[in-house]
Amino acid sequence: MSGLFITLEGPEGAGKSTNREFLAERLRAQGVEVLLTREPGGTPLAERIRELLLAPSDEPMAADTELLLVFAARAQHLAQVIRPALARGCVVLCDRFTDATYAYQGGGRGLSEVRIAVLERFVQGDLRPDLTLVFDLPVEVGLARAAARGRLDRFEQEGRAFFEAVRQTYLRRASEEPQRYRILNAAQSLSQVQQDLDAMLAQIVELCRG
Ligand code: Z5A
Repeated sequence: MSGLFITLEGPEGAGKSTNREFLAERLRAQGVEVLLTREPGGTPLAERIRELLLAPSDEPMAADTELLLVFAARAQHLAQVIRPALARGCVVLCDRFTDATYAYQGGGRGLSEVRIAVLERFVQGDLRPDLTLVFDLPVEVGLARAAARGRLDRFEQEGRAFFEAVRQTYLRRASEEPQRYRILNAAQSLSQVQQDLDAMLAQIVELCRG
């Protein structure tokens, strides 16, 4: 028995957290066993690494340190949560995964995608998401949503060019592997985004049932 690995991706304020709950409820209503999780994080140790990554600090974090912390958290998450859940036959719904590393550390920070790919293989082996939903929206719309929430984390303090590179990296990767990605227009009203998700549901349930 093996489960299905679905990831939710997108730039700032795209509505991933809001819509992952919605999607999990819809799938559970169809009798699908869903495990909801997120990156960086998903285990107590990986959540501690998340705190290191997100906390603004007087000491600038080197881009390589950031990259290695992201993959350290991922290794723990895979070992403790994702691989066991997939082995039990669960659908794992994960808010961000390695596409975020290509988008933020690759696109945003300008680190080499070849090095990211080496770490991806080292940490994940052959494991890749079966389906990735990209919540896409213009950078200024996402930043306005994030700002409305109050205090900004270390990533949210980056400038517009950083987030434009993040967005373009997601869109480029989705266009290179269209069978794995579905792009949603996340700039629409929440009810419209959820109607679009509903329209994809039958296809997702079919994938879940193998
Ligand atoms: N990161 C990384 O650099 N490398 C990696 O490999 C990984 C992550 C895995 C934490 O991620 C940071 O880690 C992230 C990248 C980095 N950088 N940042 N920043 P995160 O996923 O926890 O953080 P986030 O992307 O900032 O989450 P977010 O801003 O909360 O976005 P979201 O989950 O997509 O959105 P949301 O919380 O569901 O919605 C945001 C607000 O907008 C909220 O008030 C909603 O009510 C509202 N909203 C949502 N949808 C709509 C619509 N359609 N209309 C109007 N308002 C809406």
